Amino acid sequence: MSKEQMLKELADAVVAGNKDLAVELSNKALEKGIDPYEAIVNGLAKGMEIVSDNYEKGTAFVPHLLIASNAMYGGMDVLSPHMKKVEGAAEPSTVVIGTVQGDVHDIGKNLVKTMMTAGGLNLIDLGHDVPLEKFVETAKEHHADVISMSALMTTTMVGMEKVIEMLQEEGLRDSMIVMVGGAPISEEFAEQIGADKTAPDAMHASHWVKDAVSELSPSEDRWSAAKINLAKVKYRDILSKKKVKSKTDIGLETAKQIIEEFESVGVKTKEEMSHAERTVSAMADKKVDRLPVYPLACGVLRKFANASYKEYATDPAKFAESAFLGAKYLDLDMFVGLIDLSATSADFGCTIKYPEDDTPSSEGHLEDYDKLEVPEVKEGTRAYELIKASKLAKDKLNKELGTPFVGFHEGPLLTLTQLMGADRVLMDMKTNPDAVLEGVQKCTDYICQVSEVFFEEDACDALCIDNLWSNNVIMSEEDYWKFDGKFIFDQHLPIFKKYDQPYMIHSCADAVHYDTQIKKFGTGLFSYAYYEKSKDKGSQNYADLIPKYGDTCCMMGEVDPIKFIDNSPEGIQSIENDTDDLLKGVLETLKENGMQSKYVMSTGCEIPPGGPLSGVKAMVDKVKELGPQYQKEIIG
Ligand code: B1M
Repeated sequence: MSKEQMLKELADAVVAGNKDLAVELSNKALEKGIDPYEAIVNGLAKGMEIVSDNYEKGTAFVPHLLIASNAMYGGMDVLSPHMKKVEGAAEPSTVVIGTVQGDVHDIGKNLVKTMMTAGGLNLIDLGHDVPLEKFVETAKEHHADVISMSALMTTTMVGMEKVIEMLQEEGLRDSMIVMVGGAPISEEFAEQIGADKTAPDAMHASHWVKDAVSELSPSEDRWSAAKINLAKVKYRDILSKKKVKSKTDIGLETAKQIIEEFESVGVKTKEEMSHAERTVSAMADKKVDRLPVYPLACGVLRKFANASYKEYATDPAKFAESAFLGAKYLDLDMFVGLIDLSATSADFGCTIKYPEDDTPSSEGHLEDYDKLEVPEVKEGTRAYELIKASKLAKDKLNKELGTPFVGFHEGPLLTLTQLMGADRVLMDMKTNPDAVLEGVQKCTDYICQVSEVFFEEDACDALCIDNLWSNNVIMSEEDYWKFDGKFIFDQHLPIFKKYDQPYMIHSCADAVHYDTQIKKFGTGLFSYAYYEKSKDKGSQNYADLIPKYGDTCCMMGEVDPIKFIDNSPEGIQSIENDTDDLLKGVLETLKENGMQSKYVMSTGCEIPPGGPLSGVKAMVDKVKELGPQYQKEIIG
């Protein structure tokens, strides 16, 4: 086999995600005397670039990227120890990578790591939920060339700025490149916090960093005491000019303002219908005074009860109090009982981290699919506590406010990924599908029990299930059906039929598999996100969705939840403008399609639970202000 052919086969093994073959071919390449560096760069890494490119084009999905990366690492383990140190050649640049404190999303960060490794960089992976000081300490310890930080939530992106400030304080900012990224990170944000660059995806991140490190001055120079002392002086000024950021709890602060206003003026508008009448009528496309409104404010409402997130998620009385006070002071048309997404997985025995005032998350994942034991929903399980909490909330909301309560719990595949680790399960779908199917079956058995107890205990007016992984970018429709949809269709939906309940889905994502999840399931309500920038990857808005699915399903979206973190007058104005546009657009589309009310004004996903409440109030008030007038003008 010629060298070119060998390199191509190495690349193909990575594209196929075949780790054994990549290892075998890497050994053969060594035997044939092919330079290991060339085998990595022009063989393994080339394959990774091809898969990554297919992902960007929408023809490959996350599980495929993960098995390709596994194959690449397998080959690299064989080849790397044989790379000769060329006299005088520079060491590979060192990148300290991680997802910032408070943020457990790590799939994108892992892909960035893979592509940077494929680009020949030396990666030190700190993992997810990384304490901010750890980035600085590790960079110092290794005289790093780059810090690469990811954040997937608006509430955690502020951590990136803090890391940069720490580097400035210690005079280290100019010693390395700082790159930031993740879905909410824009060019403007990166510039504003003093980062060097962001990139939209892993491939661009790796390409940019590779070029940028080649421009850096020698490490000894950048890390010299003289340079550090100079930088300390330079940034002292900049830091002292920065406003001293107040440590006020913005959620609590805004909750207090809303309570004060409520207590002085009460509910501003007297409306024709009760919350329940309006919501139930809209779901059935009957006449309403205005469309119902419920920005998905869940954990953030705990501020009205002055509860920590831990209390909101684990103490039924605090949960019910948060839901009740939030629905009362904001005058919501419904409340959805979404807590952290680890309640059902916790009951299988994985370890959950419960920070006092941040969303709990699953850690300490379990190892073996065949050893999973289906728990029983009973006193003391997290699922049962959630049902108890929901029952308390439902009774209070119904009785005192006439507001419907929608129960919420995780679907089968979400439970399994929380239990075993997302990357692991997504990869095993390709390499060990039978084991994953066994795991999904056990999770289905559990979540079916949980839904039954919700209905038996009369703990909700309706029940919404998180179908997290149903995203065009993450998983193909075929895989979604195989590893989640089919289980829901065959086993979970019949429970809803038995109790004569509509199936409700929350997806946490845009670009989902609507044909399966709405048409095939016959879903009654679907909470979806829409992002203009993902339109070419399948994100759809009300104008696409109402004509296609309006006959079956009441859609619920699509003001961007990320906007709710901005408490400035401009930020609030922007939420009001989006609400106004959405309200008008939805009503016009309903009218064109012979409908009148089948839509809930909402946000694509949960309002960040660490943010302010003013945006939530602004959105609700706008719908109350304009809704009745538009309803008359447009629907008649
Ligand atoms: Co969560 N989640 N989640 N979630 N989740 C999001 C991020 C959210 C946007 C959903 C939504 O609103 N539509 C939302 C945040 C909203 C906001 O910020 N305002 C959200 C929320 C609210 C939450 C919880 C709070 C929900 C709850 O518990 N109540 C909770 C937070 C827990 C915590 O972090 N403390 C939570 C939990 C989870 C799971 C654990 C269940 C799971 C993560 C599993 C895991 O990662 N191990 C999860 C998931 C999967 C998502 C969505 C659906 C998908 C994220 C993902 O993996 N995308 C997400 C919705 C969405 O983004 N559509 C959502 C695929 C991945 C390949 O893309 O990570 O963007 P991404 O990486 C890309 C680029 O961004 C870029 O390259 C990557 C690949 O090319 N990139 C960089 C990434 N890092 C980069 C660095 C760079 C450059 C480019 O330079 C350094």
